[in-house]
Amino acid sequence: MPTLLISGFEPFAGKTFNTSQHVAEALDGQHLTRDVEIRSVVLPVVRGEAITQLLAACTAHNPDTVIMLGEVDNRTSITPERVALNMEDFRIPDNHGNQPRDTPIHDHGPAAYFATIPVTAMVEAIVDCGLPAEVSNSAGTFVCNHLFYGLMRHIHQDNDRLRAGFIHLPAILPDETPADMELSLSGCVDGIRAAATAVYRHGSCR
Ligand code: PCA
Repeated sequence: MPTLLISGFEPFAGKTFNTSQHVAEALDGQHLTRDVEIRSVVLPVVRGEAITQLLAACTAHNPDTVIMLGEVDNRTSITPERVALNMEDFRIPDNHGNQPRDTPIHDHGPAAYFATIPVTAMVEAIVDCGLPAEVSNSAGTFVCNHLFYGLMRHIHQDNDRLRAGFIHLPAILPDETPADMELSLSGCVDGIRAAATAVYRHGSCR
């Protein structure tokens, strides 16, 4: 049976909750249409360690698709990321105190990789559910972008049958959906299910 691996992140920056962890855990063990099984993994917000643990989960679950999730402040919609940049510039330290500034992730890597899941189709599918979504052209320069770039590099070098992409979710606290936000935690879960279903409907976008 095809397996979709969804990753989320632990809390960071002194917070006690991460939307992406909640969504990843909520979807673990569910099935999408067409008998796709979802497995999830929650990763540390630590450069290097996050990609190591994601690759270990890929070995354990042998997915055909990986959707990585993270949360981001100051966004109110679900945002599939188009591109991973070869750049680390951490505004704050990660959960192990690492804080690279203005440096490439891989000295000899390409400047960027595109997601190989269909970002526009995912946005349309989320919007069709009545939830807010838009394509983002920047996953930032912190651990989310580090993980996204690391997995896309792995795919290009070692595993081109795997397709992958990253989706940022708004930072939402349980029981505290801001009044001006259309999205709740359960809306985020529904939105990611809709996006994942669109991925399997469209196939790879390479
Ligand atoms: N968001 C951070 C890292 C972990 C997370 O959920 C980011 O956007 O890089």
